[in-house]
Amino acid sequence: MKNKIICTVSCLLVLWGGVQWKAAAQQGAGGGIRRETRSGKELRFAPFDFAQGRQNDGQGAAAILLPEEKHLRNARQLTFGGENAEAYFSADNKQLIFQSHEGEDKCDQIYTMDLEGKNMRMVSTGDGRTTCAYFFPNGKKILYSSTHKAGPKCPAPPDYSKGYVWKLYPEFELYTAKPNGTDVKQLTNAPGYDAEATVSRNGKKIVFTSLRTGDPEIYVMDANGKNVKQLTHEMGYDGGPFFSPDGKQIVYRAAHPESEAEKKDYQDLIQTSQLRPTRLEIYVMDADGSNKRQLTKAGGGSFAPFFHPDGKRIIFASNLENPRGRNFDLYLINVDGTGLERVTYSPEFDSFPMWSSDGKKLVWASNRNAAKRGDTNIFIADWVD
Ligand SMILES: [Ca+2]
Ligand SMILES: [Ca+2]
Repeated sequence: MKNKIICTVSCLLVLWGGVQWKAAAQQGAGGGIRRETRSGKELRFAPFDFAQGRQNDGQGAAAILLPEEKHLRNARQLTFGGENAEAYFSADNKQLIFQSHEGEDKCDQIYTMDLEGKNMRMVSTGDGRTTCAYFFPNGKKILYSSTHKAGPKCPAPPDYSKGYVWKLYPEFELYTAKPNGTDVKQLTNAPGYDAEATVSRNGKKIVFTSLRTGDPEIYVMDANGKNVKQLTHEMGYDGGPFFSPDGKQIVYRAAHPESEAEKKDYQDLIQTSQLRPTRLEIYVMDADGSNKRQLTKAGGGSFAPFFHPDGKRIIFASNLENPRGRNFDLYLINVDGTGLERVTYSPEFDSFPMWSSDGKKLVWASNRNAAKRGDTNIFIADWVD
C-alpha cells in the first residue's frame, strides 16, 4: 500500500512501528465526533466506537493486557481510532496532552483530555502540523511545536525515494498557549526545526531539539525562551530530551553515524532537514551537557525515554530484541545502564511511555486492540513495581 502519510519525528516513529497501513477507504468510515476548531473549520476526530468503548469496563481491561505485562494493571484504552501519540500527564496527573490525526492527508494537532478519555478538546490552532506537546507544571500554560505560522496546510511529505527518512520540518517553532489553546505565543525564532520540547518539574527550564546549527542538537533555555544553551555537539541526531525529576539530568535519544558511509549519508540528508533513523540509542547527560553516557547499545531503534519519579530508572521504547523488526515494546533500564527489563509484550507497536508524577500510573501509545489496522491509541494503566 502506498504510504502517503506525512509526519513529524514522533509520528514517524509510530510509522516505523508499522502503522503505515491506513486504507483510504477507512477515512470515510465511522461517524466520528465533529469538533469545531477555533479557526472555524470542522474537524472529524477519533470515531468513537461504543462497542470499543465498553472495553473500558473491568472485563475489557483484562483483555488489553497480556499475562506477561506484570508491571501494568487495570489498563484502560482512552482513544479509539486514528493515530494518537505522545500523551503526557499534567503535573496534577488529572489531564493528558497529546497529538492526534486521522486520515492519511491530515496533520497532527494537539489535544487534551482527562484520564477517562473524556473532555477531549483541540488546543492547537488547527493549522499546519503540530507535535510534542507538554504541560507547564503550574497548569497555566502548555507548550508545543507547530508549523502554523508558515501556513494553514500540512507541510509537504518527506521524499521516500532514498528509503525511509524522517523530515525535521524547518517551519516548526515552539509555542506556548493557555491550556484552552488561547493566547498563543511564539517561543523560538530560529532557522530550522525547533521541537521535542519538555519542561523541568520546577517549571524553570525547557529542553528541546533544534536544527539551528545544521545538526540536530539538544538545547536548554529558560521558560520564557531566554538564555538558550546548546548541550550536545555530536554529529548526528540528538533529541527527544526529558529532565530527571530533580532537574539534574536529561535523558534523550541519539543516532550518531559511525562509518564513513553512514556519515556521508547523514550529511547528504541533513542538508534537506532529513534523517535516516538507524541505531537510535538512549543516552543520559547532566543538565549542563556534561557527563554523557550511552545506556543502550541495541543497534535498533530505542527512543521515547522517560525518568521514573524515583530518578533511578528510565522507561523507553525499543525493538532491541529484533532490531530490524517492527515490534516495539517498553523496557526499563537503570540510570547506570544495568537492569534491562521488558515491560510490554504485545506483538504490536508500544511506545511513548510516561509515568504520572507519583509513579502510580503509566500512559503509553500502542497499536494493540486497534479497531482498524494501523490505529495507534492512548492507554493508561496502574503501575506495579
Ligand atoms: Ca547532533
Ligand atoms: Ca509491542
